[in-house]
Amino acid sequence: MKFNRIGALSAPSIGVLLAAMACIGCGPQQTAQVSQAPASSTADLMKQRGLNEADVSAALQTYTPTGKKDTYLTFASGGHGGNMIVIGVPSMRILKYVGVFTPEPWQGYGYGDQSNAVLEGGSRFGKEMTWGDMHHPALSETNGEFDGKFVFVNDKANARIAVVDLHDFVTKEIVTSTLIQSDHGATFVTPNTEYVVESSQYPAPLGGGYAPIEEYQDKYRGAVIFWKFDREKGRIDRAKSFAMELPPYMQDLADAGKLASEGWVFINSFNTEMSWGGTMEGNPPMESGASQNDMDYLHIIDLKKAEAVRNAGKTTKIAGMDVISLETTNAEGLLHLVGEPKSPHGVDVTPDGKELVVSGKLDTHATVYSFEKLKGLIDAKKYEGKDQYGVPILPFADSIRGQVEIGLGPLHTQYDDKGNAYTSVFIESTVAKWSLKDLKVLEKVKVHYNVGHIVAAEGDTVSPDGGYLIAMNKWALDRFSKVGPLLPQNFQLININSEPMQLIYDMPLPLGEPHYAQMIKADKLDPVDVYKPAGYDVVTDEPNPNAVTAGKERIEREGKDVHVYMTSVRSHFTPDIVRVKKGDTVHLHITNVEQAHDATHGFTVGSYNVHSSLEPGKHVDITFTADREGTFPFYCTEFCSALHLEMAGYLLVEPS
Ligand code: K7E
Ligand code: CUA
Repeated sequence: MKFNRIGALSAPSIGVLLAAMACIGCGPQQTAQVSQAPASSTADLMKQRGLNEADVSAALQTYTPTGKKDTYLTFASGGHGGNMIVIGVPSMRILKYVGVFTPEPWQGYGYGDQSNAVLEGGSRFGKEMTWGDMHHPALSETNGEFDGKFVFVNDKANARIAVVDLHDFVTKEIVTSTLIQSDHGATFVTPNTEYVVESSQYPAPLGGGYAPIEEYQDKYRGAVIFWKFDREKGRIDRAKSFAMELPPYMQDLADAGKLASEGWVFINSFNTEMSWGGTMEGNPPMESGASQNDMDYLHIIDLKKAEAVRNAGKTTKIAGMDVISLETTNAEGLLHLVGEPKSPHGVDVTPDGKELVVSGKLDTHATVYSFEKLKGLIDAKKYEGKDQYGVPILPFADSIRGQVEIGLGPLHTQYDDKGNAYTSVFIESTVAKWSLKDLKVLEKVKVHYNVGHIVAAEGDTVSPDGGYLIAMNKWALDRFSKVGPLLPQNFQLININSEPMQLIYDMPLPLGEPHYAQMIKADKLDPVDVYKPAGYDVVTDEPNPNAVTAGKERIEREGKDVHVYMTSVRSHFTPDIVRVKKGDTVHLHITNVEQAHDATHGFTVGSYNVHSSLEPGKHVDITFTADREGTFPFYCTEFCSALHLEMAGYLLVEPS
């Protein structure tokens, strides 16, 4: 078995694999003999389990012995689950769900004051959301490389983005602007994570007001928000963020330019027909109304220039956001459009930043645009016209290097280290590998079924790794044991170093529809094992002012407010008896004073919907009203020690 530099097996011949399996530690001569020997235990195993040679090869490429770690980590969106999923590659073992837009009880996310504040930060029009439709995670970048520091994600349904800090894999912040009512071109980061891009999908009056749908073309708009990221603080800087008004097309996926195209942002769109449905009012249904034109518009945004225009104060405040109007955008030449066939979905900048690949859901091609050509046309003001909002349109034929005939329903494109591109083909259920140089399809691998996004190892960076690619399939059909009408999604791991490409693992994902993922070298991540010193607030990333040290535990009453300063350590909570009166407000301040790796406790009070996870060193505050008298056991919810079951106490709520 030979590992290439990234760890993916390079197309192993089965004879070699079997010999290696049967003869670990044998010399070369013996290996030769064993590979010819008829019955080995491996052969018996294959027979028993009905495995063929390709199966065994796949198993050897993904099997990860106990204690061995993965080469890559994949951060996948959890779709409607609102949580992010961390998956090891090549083992495809799920390592963590990170609570983001949805309360997550294991992590106590959404069950204590700190994480509640994060979720409340994502409230819209004063209403707290308890779910999210997560689509596109984006790892933070330095010079166009994943740096392993942060990951951002969007919630399409509620137009929100979140910041997850990879120093502890915890969601630190959710931001939203009621400027837009949904998002999809999110999240994408600029090459040094200066900005996190969030563009709207479904046009609406900017700011969230009402306008009759008949006035769609006048009153409805799209927008793109450039959220400024303060890397030092690890938080979004709202004051330095800004937005641009866009025509009421349905802006879709986005990508940030890099290297040759750094400073530019590209956003697809569909429904340039501006259809708005109304089937029962005699209008064509949205999906056919939105599919009339042969071309939709790729949006090309000069972000550097837009930033300057914003800094010059040429903005209007809408919903608290500094917005560059379409009028200003046109006057300053910030936005250009170019045709893209037809109902496009993905736009993916090549690793060198020189080209962009766009695939149309209703077109069989991937179209390769040249950034140099686009820039030349913009500089020369060579337009084929303007749209009805005055935005200049560049001539399509002069913008592209060529097109690749991919197949039915091409969606998303990724890149490897050898100059190849990979495009998911939804209707065909394949992944097509093609040469960027010759614009020729080299081969296709079947996937099961109806693949959406694909993710290749470091495939969005300026230096993709190749080796592994995951197809994120929308349909599972017959792939797994039956579990009722709602089926898991199917992640399929593909070895793209081997020729032909080899499908090596199926992983059901039973938690919403994961749209996108990014795959990063595992050794770029260096999260903490314990929070130091104990008393750490995981949302402020500072010592919590209510932190409790051993020996300083106490209960303090201030009128109807009872403050309980508690510690947890194997195997007790101190105090373990808490007496309050009905109607009191209980403030639990709990510090896990453990500093040992993996010494996590949980905390719950039955019937009060209280739960928390207390990782070593973590401090949580939990506030609730003791509105029912009675005897309420509290206990530790992590099996932390031999005396875990004894790690318990009582909340006694006396009648008032
Ligand atoms: Cu599902 Cu990127 Cu939201 Cu395509 S998106 S599949
Ligand atoms: Cu602490 Cu179980």
